[in-house]
Amino acid sequence: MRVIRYIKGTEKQLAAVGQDNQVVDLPYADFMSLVAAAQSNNKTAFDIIKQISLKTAGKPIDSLTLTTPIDAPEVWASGVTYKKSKEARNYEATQGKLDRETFYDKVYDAERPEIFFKSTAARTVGPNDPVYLRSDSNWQIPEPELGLVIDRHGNVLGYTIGNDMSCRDIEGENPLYLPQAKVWKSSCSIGPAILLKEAVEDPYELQIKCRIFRENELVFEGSAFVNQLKRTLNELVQYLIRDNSIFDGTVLLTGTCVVPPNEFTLQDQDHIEIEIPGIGVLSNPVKQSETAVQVN
Ligand code: DO4
Ligand code: MG
Repeated sequence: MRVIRYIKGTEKQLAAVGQDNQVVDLPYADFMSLVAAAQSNNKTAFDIIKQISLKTAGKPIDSLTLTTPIDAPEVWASGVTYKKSKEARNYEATQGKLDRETFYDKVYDAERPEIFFKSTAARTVGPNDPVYLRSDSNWQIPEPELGLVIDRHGNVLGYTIGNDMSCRDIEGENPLYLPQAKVWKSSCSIGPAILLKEAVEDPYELQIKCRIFRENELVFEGSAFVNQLKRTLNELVQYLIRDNSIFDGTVLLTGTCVVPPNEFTLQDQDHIEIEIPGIGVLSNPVKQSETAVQVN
């Protein structure tokens, strides 16, 4: 059972999607209101949706314009949680020489994971919205990641897809540039749905697939399973909430395990698809940002 939002007139309508891809409107303002209503009745969001769906006829999901399933007040991200990510960062940090141990090797094995601030609701886009390329980077990639939708206590409410757009050249030049390599306008997308926690038997069995198209040709394809994660999902959440205040509906991205070849960089008008079967396909066109700032 998944929860989406779609554009209905001038509003964002919350809705449930069943396995048959039929969509039923939900009488709640947003995902957290659904969760709150369920909790106040000692039920889960899954129970409530099941009741409503049994009584209501659905409409096909393909007929709708989807938007972000939640206005996540903050998106945080974990890094170097998969071996593939560690190898890619080492390549950047050693200018391709791979001739020394780096802080990426250290963080991969350390008790404390890398957790960083990724996005705010205003910077986060949804299905079919463009993700932007930075104007001062020549090496940019999408990072397809499993996203955890959590409440203020760190309870996982559901799973979504996230794209942690990243600049490999800025990141590799100096670790202190990480915020600039990760955060800019429309550098994060989430969606198309939240797969309810109760609908997932084992999140480590989820598969993450990524496809990149250029002029309608497939130029990159890769996939991995969440069970390749070096850490547990709970460990990542526990570090995020430790001595921290987080908000209901926060999204925590859990790191990338699918990295295009080192020679690859995204271009204006590319098209990215990230799929997690069970959640859906997060599809975003790529757009070059034109906001270069003149530095005197
Ligand atoms: O330290 C760099 C960022 C790592 C990251 O975003 C990832 O592994 O997904
Ligand atoms: Mg990442």
